[in-house]
Amino acid sequence: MFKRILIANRGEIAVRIIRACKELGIESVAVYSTADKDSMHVFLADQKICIGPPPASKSYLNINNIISAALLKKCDAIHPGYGFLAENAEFAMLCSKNNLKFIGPPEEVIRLSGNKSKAIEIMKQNKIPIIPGSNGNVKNEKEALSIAKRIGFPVILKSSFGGGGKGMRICNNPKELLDSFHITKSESLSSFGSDHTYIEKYIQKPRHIEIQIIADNYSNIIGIGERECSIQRRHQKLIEEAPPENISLKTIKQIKECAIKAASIIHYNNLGTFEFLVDSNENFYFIEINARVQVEHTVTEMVTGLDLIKHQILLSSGEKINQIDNNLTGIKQKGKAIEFRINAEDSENNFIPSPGKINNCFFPGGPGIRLDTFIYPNYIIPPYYDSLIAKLIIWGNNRTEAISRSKRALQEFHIDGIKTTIPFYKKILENKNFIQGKIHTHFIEEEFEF
Ligand code: MV4
Repeated sequence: MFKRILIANRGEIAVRIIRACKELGIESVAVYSTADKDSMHVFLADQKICIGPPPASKSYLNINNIISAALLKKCDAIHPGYGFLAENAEFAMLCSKNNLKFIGPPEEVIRLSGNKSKAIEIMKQNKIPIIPGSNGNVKNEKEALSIAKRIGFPVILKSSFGGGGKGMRICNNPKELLDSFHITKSESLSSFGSDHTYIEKYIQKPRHIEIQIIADNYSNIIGIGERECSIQRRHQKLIEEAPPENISLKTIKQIKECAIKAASIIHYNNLGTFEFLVDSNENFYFIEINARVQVEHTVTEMVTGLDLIKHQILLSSGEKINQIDNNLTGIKQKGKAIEFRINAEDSENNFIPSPGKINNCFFPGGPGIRLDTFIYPNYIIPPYYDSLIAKLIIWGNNRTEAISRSKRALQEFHIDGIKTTIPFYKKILENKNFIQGKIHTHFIEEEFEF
């Protein structure tokens, strides 16, 4: 078991990881930029070390400073959280070179997960359902046109190494495809260091459903639960729920089996998520792998009662799944959990970032409420990092109870001094289609942005 873990992150996820370390009796070391010296994770960790100036490129993304900090503090492992270095294969490699256990999947798995068209090719070879398309890099315009003709318009061009919706273009006809092809390639090269681009049939208004996987070093793989992550705006997820509503148990069972098979094909190891798009007829397609813990892991924790971060740490230290928990294979999800990402953004004003001083705050409580946050009265949210300041996670025996509890919790929640997405969530909770669970990836633009 580890003695001391360096947490290479900030904000709510750093706090979340420190909490897991404490419960496991592991010492925690916080790293921070000079902009974060008063941040909650710095106070909660057993030790702290400054790793650079405010810009992430000079601090939380500064591989040399982070590895040096871990060595200086005599840590035996590094937890990267999500974002920053969490899916950086070079970083994972440098950790092992320095005898620091990277808490995440092996370097090769991270590398493959980052190469989306390669991952899709492998899944196709193994009969995992994928979206009809090129199943790999498209070399030139001629090839692009012939694939599009075969699968039919509209199609979508995607950068193999892209992410977060960047490097994607929808093309409705041959002209749009020809116009977009070179732009996508050159943007991919400049943004992601490779011009690899693939084509897929464009699925109208899909749902985004993902499977949480946990896998140990001994090829034991378990599907822990399913999440609905369709409620997003400009590729930023806003609300997630577990388990998904309005989808047959049969389809969920099939998706889960595919995710477990996919994980085993690529020798997945550690915590991971397999993402699927699901169309209105419940056809489902593998799209990508998230080789990290995700923001929304909490909804799965709420319906399973598991502590996924503790599991992740134990798996990394070499424990077998059945050593950790004998009942994990038969794990069941109970009730419904909904997560609201509270962002420091003005949802009334095009969601522009709203950093600054929290003059005061009051947090909701009572049955079924969990709040993962790092804010406190008089804390100043720095402008340098993402705008997520809290995750409000609600549990109910069923979706109706989860929704009424969510309304109550959002009414209790007060953050004074900055704008947040709380008012927007109050509106969503009054939306008829949301209440009926009629949601898909274009829900927000259809219902709220005219
Ligand atoms: C798609 C798609 C429709 N058809 N692929 C967006 C991010 C990336 N992970 C995949 N994405 C999509 N891929 C095909 N062939 C629609 C989306 C998409 C989306 C997916 C998941 C969650 C939100 C989304 C919002 C818009 C578009």
